[in-house]
Parts: sequence; C-alpha cells; structure tokens
Amino acid sequence: MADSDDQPRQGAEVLTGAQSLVKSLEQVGADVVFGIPGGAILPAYDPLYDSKFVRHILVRHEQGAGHAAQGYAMVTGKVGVCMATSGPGATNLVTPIADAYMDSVPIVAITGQVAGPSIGTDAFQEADITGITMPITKHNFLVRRAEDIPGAIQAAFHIASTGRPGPVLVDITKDALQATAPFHWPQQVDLPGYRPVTKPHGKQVREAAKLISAATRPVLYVGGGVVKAGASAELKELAELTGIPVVTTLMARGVFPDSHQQNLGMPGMHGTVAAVGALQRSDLLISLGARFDDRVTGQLSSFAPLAKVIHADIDPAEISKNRVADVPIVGDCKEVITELISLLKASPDQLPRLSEWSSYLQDLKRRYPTGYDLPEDGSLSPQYVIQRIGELTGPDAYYAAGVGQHQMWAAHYLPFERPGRWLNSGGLGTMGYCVPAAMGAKVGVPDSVVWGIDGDGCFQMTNQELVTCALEGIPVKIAVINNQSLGMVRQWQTLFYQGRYSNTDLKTNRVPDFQKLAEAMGCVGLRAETPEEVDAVIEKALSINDMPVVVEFVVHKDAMVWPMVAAGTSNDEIKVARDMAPKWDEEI
Ligand SMILES: Cc1ncc(C[n+]2csc(CCOP(=O)(O)OP(=O)(O)O)c2C)c(N)n1
Repeated sequence: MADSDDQPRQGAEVLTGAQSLVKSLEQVGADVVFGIPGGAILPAYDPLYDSKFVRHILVRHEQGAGHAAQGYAMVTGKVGVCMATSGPGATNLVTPIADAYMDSVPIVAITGQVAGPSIGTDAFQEADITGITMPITKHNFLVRRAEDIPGAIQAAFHIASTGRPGPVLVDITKDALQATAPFHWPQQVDLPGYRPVTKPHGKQVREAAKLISAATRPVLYVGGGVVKAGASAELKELAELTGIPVVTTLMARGVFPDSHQQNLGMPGMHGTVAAVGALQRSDLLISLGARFDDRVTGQLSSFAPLAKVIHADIDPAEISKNRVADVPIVGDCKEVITELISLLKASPDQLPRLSEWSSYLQDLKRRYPTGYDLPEDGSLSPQYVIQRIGELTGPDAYYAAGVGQHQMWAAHYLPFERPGRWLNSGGLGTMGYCVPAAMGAKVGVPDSVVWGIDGDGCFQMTNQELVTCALEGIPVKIAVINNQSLGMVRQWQTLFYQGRYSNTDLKTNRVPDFQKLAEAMGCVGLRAETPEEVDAVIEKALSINDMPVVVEFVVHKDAMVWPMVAAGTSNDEIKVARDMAPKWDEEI
C-alpha cells in the first residue's frame, strides 16, 4: 500500500474520476486487471488505454475475469483485480466473488454503475450489485463522487489483503467516473473499527502448549489459513519438534510436504483413511487456519468425539462456529505457530510422547494407501493420467483444478511438496474455475509451468478464456479428463440412486471435438486414449511454451473417487471402495 506520497489538497492535480481510478490502481501496485468494458465502466477504459503500469487483459466472460483475478492472487500473494460494467457485467462476477469469499482469496472487483440520479429507476443495465454482493464480500463500496474514488480503492485493497483475505467490490457510478476532482491520495487508510488481530494472546498460546504437552493422540489439522499466512516453514518446525502427525485440508495441500513421514494426507469426505482415522481417534485437534468445514467433519456430532480442540484462526468468527474450541486463539497462523514453538522449545521435557500413536497411524497409512485399479478393458485410468502429469511435471509447477472427480484425484495424486502451488475451488465448488484460474496464475508466474486439470463438464463452462490465453500470450496447459459425464454426480447416482443416470451423460464422446475446439481457439490440441500415449502427449505439452495447449484424455467413465464418506454420515463410516470399510478394531 503506497501511503507515503500524500499529496496536499492545495494544488492537487484535477482529474476525472476515471483518471483517478487508474492512478489509484497504479498507486496500489495493481499491475494486472482482468475485465470487459461496457457502458457504465467505459469512462475508466479511456485512461486505462494510456496506463504504462496497468496491463488490462480482455477476457471473454466476466466470470473468467473474476477467477483469473483469484488465480493471480493465489500465486503472487498480491490482490487480484477484475473489472466489469454495470448490470450483467457485474452480476457475471457474482460467482467468482462468492468463490473468493469462501476460499479467502484477496480480490478487488471494480464495477461501473449507472449514473447516480438513475439509481433505483431500473435504468438500462442497472443492478444493485452492492446489495447483491453484500453477503459474499468482505466489504463493498458504492462510490458516487469522483473525489471519493482514491480513498475507496485504497481501502478496498487494504481490506482485501489484510486479516482474513477476501473479496471487496467497488461500484462506481458513471457520473463519478466522468466528473472531475482534485486527486488526493490519503496518507493512510482510515478505517476505524477495522483492526484485524494478528498477534495471538500469550495466555491462550500458553494454554494451547499445556494441552499439547498433555496429549497422547494429537493431530495438526491444517487448513488454507496456513498457506495464506506463509507459515509452511514454521509448521514443519512445529511438526518436527513435537512429532505430531499432520493432515492437510483440500485448501492446504502442499503446505506440508506429502513426502514427509508425518503427513497423513487430506481429511474429509474423500480423505485418506489415515487422516480421517487420526482425527476420529484424536484426543487433541490443533486446528490451524481451518474451519471445520462439513466436508471435513462429516456428521458433526460424531466428528472427533474424544478430542479437545485448540482452534487458531485470524477470523474470530470461525472459532467455535461449528465445533466448540477448548482453547480459542485469534491470530495469524505464522505468529501463533512461532509462539507455540518457542514455548514448547523452552520446556523440552514437556513435549508429548507419541510413539504409540505415531506407529498406529503409520500402520494405518501403510495398510490403506490411496490407490486405484486400472480398467480391465485397457482404457485409460483418470487417476493414472493425473499422476503421470504430476510425475512428469514435478512439484514446482502450479496446478489448478476444476470441480468434480478430477479435482479429488488431483488432490490425491499430484505431487504436493510446496505451498501455494495448488489452486482449486474448495468452499464454493465452482465448476468453470479451472481454465480462468490457470490463466490468472500463469500471468502471475509467467516463468513457471501452469497446468489446469479440468473435467469435460467444467471445461465447457469457461473454456472460452483459452481465446484470451492465445491472444494475450498466456501459455497454460489444460488437461481435459474426458469421462463423457458429469462424473462426480454420476458417482453419487451410482452409489445412492441405484445407477439411475439422470442427466449426467455429457455425450462428449460425440460433441464437442476438444482437439478441434482447442485449435479453433488458437491453442495446440492433443489427445490420448490409451495408456501408451499418455507420457508422449504430456511431454509434448511440456515442450510447448509459446502457445496454450489442451490435452484431451479420454478416460474410463466408471472410475470412482475413493475413499469416501457418504454425505451426512459419520467419518467412522469411511469406505475405501464400494462396500469396503477399513478395519478399525485394532484399538490403541
Ligand atoms: C457451477 C456448478 N454447477 C453444478 C455443480 C455440481 N457439480 C459438482 S461436480 C459436477 C460434475 C463435474 O463434471 P466434470 O467437469 O466432467 O468432472 P468429473 O466429475 O467428471 O471429473 C457437477 C455438475 C457445481 N459444482 N458447480
């Protein structure tokens, strides 16, 4: 946040609201904006045309702009920016805004609004976007005067990126963009009442350390907040100091290396047996930046029934929301973990003794590894495809996923060794997230490989952003895992609706031809149908770095995601395959 170059009001440059918007974006360091112009926001596009600092990327749908802003934010740690006109432009941003809200991604959405006097008259392209997005933004502004634009932009970026990150919307009326006012950049953000607590309370951390010392079956339940806090190194130190096993939620994959012996994998509905079993049998959950999401807890009343709970989160509203915390800690996870480490290090004789617990969990991990059977008819296994993409590309690449079976397989079979390399729509579960999020990520880290692992259903929702990628020189690689169906829904129909496949057959074996579609959008189109072809197409995709590449993998449509806890049931009911449950009888 640039707050040092305060300009005196006297003699300040007189600018249009549109010019001051662009200047404000320059002040906050917003170097990329994803958007589409239209009537109400049009004045802003004129000075944007001249900006030497802000790169505007013309997307093909505003939803794409929003997800691209998310992807950019996730990989750079900066605020992602999207821009749209009033009415339908703004409402097309609703899905990515809700997505960013659920997954705590810092984005600022700038929308044009009809002129102030027309507000409330059902004017052409009028939509009450601040009203619509009230429950899905961290904050939003309706700006009606040119002189208020710099302050609103400064505050929006501050709110989006501090405390628990999230989306902020700035809706600016057309007449405010057209009016003139002296440009004044506030010396500091003036938001009385907004003071996110980052430093944890010492007493609470001491209480937490006491519980840790006394525990015999503790688990570090690690969520996306640890990624956002950049606390991967601290987490590793805490885990290794104490020997406490770690589970990483869908949003936290990679924050603790999968190759680390203490990592039990992902908990929840499609979690590993070891992670789910560890939480269920734990006597102490140390929840760091996680939110006891229903996809993790399953039936809440039977979740981790014997465990005390330490719950650390930067957002006090999360604590005791779903599960009552014995020790609540409000604070930034990096600071919480650092303080815990120094307390625990000060009394090494108080560290918990976990050899029995660890060997029980290592045994579970060994007996119930995640795995899959190859189809007997020689067709392609989707899990194998995703695993090979990860193995041939490596853990330094960035991976975005869509929503569905392919997302869960990606969460299990990609190489998660580094924090912040994994982008997916965890909270909202938004089909269509993958392609634009991968695009935004590639803009943020142009020198890294960015793969999108998408489903044939999801891909058909937002693939048009590949046109943007082709024209703007954004060479992402997209794998379309084509199982000819809305696979995750089909899986539920198989398991819970007696195989009655109502409206889940996408007929993508006939239409569209993904290879031709890719080529029509200016990308390289590749295809693999047999296991023998897999490595060659992945290597070919990896060798092309000047154009976007789409690889269609035609896979078996009956592959299922395992393990699975059926919705609403207890995590104790986890199945490793159809009608196959782990044996829990060896109690410790
Ligand atoms: C926008 C949206 N609409 C509907 C759904 C419900 N839904 C969840 S997964 C899924 C199927 C996804 O199909 P596909 O992209 O082919 O992936 P697959 O599960 O086959 O890997 C659907 C329809 C959703 N999550 N998001």
